[in-house]
Formats: sequence, structure tokens, C-alpha cells
Amino acid sequence: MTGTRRRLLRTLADADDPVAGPALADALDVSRAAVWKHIEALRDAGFDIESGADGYVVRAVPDYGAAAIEFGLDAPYTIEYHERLPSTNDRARELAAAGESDVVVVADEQTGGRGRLDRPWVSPSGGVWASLLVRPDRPPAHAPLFTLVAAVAVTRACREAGVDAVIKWPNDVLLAGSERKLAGVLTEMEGEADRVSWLVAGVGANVDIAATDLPETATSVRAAGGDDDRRRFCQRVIETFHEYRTEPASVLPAWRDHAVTLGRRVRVETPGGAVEGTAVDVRFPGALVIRTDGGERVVHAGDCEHLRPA
Ligand code: BT5
Repeated sequence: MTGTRRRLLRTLADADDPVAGPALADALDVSRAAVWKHIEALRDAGFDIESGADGYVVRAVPDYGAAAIEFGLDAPYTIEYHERLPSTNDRARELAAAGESDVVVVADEQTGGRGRLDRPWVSPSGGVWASLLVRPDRPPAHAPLFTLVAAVAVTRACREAGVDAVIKWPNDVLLAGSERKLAGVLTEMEGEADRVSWLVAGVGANVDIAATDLPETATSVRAAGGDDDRRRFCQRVIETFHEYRTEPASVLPAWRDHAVTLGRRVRVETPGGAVEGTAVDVRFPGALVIRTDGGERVVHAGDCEHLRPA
């Protein structure tokens, strides 16, 4: 989408009343013919734009796509949308290498979606597969904080869609009262010695998908009876991600509020072996504190299993 079209959409989204063609041309510093051309292109993209005596007004927005997600988005990111991609994280890494930032790559479907440790991520059409590319001014060691930020953002989006979602450390979003996974987060980054060069928070959320199209351990917002509006869901993930990313002190309290792991007996498979005990806290930048028979252990990465109470 061009910068002019983006500004046109923003002007129409922000206006409570119809906006006249000449006023739009002035605001965007283009000709009235150019305004007309952009309006036509937006109509072709699925926008229902009425042109009355008072000017243009948006009556309906397409279900999904770059312009649909950007329309009314309350966060400073541009959307790059694809019908199909191998992996939105891979595309975001390409954009990072090209110097881009504050872009969200979104695909309707992924053919090579990845989880952690290169595990496959099932990504049919109907999910929210989105990778947020940012360049935080932080040391590389702080990167796990962004996994927590993304997990809080997706959990909040699920709850706003009417589904009671909870976070399992470090990156799983589950349907409360079950171990069924609604969403996962894959954070990747490249760092210099003292500063993150780029960071990609990849969010995979099963929104408008039938449970039969997902692994047995998974569920979706739709299957759980929630609102399956992907556009709204994707916007809320981006907006909440941005909100917490710019308020770092609020991340751990929000994560604790949404977590189901704290207080549970857990077994975490770490690269250095298994750690079993009771999860008691999460610590900056995202480590799990586990009370074990041998004292407290702080675990920075690994697969976490919730055990039944002893
Ligand atoms: C994750 O990995 O949970 C991170 C998933 C991140 C996916 C997003 S989609 C947008 C972006 N682009 C990408 O290529 N990736 C990111 P992990 O904790 O390793 O969980 C992977 C495991 O979850 C798999 O081994 C399956 O057991 C299970 N799984 C696969 N697809 C699933 C799905 N759609 N829903 C729930 N569980 C799934």
C-alpha cells in the first residue's frame, strides 16, 4: 500500500463525518483525481466507500488484509499482507535484513510455519499468523521479555473475543481449564554485543479455524465459542503488544495476572536436564523460578509440562 493510500485511510478512519474530496486532496497534498483513484483502489480491495454530497464515508471494511488491518489500527505499524507464505517470521527476517522496522507481516495461510526448535506449526487459512518486526533499544539478553509481551497481547485478544485464555510459561496460550493450545509465540532476533539489532515476535493464533483442522492438543477461538473476527483480533494483538512494549515495567505484573503456570507443579526440560518442582514466580526478563526439593532454581528456557498436584 502506498503512503498516500495509508494516509487517506487514516483520515477516513479518524473522521466522524463524511470527508469532502477537496478537503482530502488538500490534507494529502494530491490532486482530486488522485483521491478518486485511491478511493477506487480501496473499493477494489473490498472497502464499501459511499460518496455522498458531503463527501466520502466508509460503510464497511473487508474482513482481512493489509488495508483492513491498518484501518483504525491504534498503533504505529504498517502491515504487509500475503495470502500464502512459507513463514511470516522468515519474511519478517528478510525485511529486517533490508533495514525495515515497525512492520507486521501477516499471512492468511503458512505452508512452512515454525514453532520453537523448528517444530512444525500447523497454519491453515483462518488463523492469525503475524510477525511483528521491531528494533528495541535494549541488550540482547532482554529479548525474552518480548515473548512475554506477545503472550500477554494474544491472551488479552482471546479474552476480548470472549474466550478465557491463560498463559503457560513461556510461550503457550491455552484455553483455561484445559491443556489445549490456542496460540504460541516464536521470538527470533539478531543482536550486536550490547544492543538488539532486530527482533521478530511471531504470533500464531488459532482464530477462525475448525478444531478438526488442528492438532489434537489444540483448539481455536471459534471452537471455544468466541468471536472469530480475525481483523479485530489481529489489531488488538498489535495494539496490546505496542502498549506493553512501551511500558516495560507493566509486563511482568500483566504476565503474572494472566498466567496459569504460577503455583503449579511443573517439569521443565532444559538444555541442562529436567527441573521439577512448584513454579513460584517469573523473573525479568522472562525466567521461571521453581521451588524444588533442592532449593530454588531459575530456568531461562525449556519446555514446560504442568504436572498433577503431588
Ligand atoms: C510455538 O512453538 O508455540 C510457537 C508457534 C509460533 C507460530 C507463529 S505463526 C507466525 C510466525 N511464523 C512462524 O513460522 N511461526 C510463528 P512450540 O512451543 O514449539 O509449539 C509447537 C508445537 O505446538 C508443535 O510441536 C505441535 O505439537 C503444536 N502445534 C502445531 N501447530 C499448532 C497449532 N496451530 N495450534 C496449537 N498447537 C500447534
